[in-house]
Amino acid sequence: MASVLYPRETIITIERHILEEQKFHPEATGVLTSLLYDIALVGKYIANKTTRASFADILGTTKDINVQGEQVMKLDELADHTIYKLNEHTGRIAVMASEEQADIIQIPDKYPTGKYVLLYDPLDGSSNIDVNAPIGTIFSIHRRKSESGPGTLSDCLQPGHNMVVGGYIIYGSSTMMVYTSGKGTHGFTLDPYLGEFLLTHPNIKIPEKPKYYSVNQGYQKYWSEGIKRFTNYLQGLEGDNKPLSSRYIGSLVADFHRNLLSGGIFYYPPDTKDPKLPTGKLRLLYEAAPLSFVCEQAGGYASNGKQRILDIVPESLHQRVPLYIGNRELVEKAEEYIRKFG
Ligand code: AHM
Ligand code: MG
Repeated sequence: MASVLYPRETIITIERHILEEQKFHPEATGVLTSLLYDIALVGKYIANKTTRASFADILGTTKDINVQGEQVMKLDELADHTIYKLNEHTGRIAVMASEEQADIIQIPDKYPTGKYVLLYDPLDGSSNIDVNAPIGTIFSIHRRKSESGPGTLSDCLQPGHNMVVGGYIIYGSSTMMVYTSGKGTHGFTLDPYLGEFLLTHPNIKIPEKPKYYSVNQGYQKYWSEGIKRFTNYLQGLEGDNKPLSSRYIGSLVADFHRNLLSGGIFYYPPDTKDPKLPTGKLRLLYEAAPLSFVCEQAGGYASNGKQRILDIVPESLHQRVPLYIGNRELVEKAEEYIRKFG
């Protein structure tokens, strides 16, 4: 008789998995391993706060407007502060940058600096917080370029292909952490009773046959000819494609995660409705680059419509990019339509 009390398969915690991955790098000192474990802790902490948000008076907005010109939610602020506080004193980080902060975040003088750079979007999709839809944290880790002392802006402005680790935590019906260190993409589900992330999705590969396309179609009238015709293609209105189903939550981590597991494409094209956002809404460093690394390690591809996201050299901290991400053949099809029709 099958037992529900005893696990039949090996249980691998995220800590064990990170330690195993460290063996691929004989030169590793364990600092990156500890840093990743700190990020898993961030995930547990924020998951705990988001699930109890209604009781703790942390739903709703603060009075602040962030550097992106967006209203700051209380949970945005809490997540941002938590990530900072869990990482400022460890001696593992040279400098940090957050989607919520205008400038780079220095390590206080009283603590040592380390060799890594941490970039993060503390709570992506935060406009969904109050309606209980999934939200996420996105992060990436680079090696510092400066030799020592306080980290610099150029430590943060590195192309995605230099990334050491990229990943996200999704706070959905369960909490999952998905990351890559360049050896495949792996997913861990938080067991709230054990308080541990357990390996549930080893070596994720985006399914060959895509199911979904995800875009905010409400803005269609502002799109270029190429984007409109590419969307027609996805709907089977032109070319030889069978229509894909449409899914859009408006929370990048959740939309991306679904398509990673089920196959498909997410895109946030440039639009002309807002002259301030001629390059789309999503941020290269905090959103597009880390998810692109995860996607490519799962066999997918990500582009700004013209070039690989991971090859873009950032010019500023809060630079925005159009994003097309998911199954390689669909992203390449988007590039083809943009090349032909603009
Ligand atoms: P945020 O980081 O301020 O939450 O903004 C990014 C979010 C993404 O999660 C999502 O893909 C996008 O904004 C949705 O934007 P829109 O409402 O324009 O479709
Ligand atoms: Mg975001």
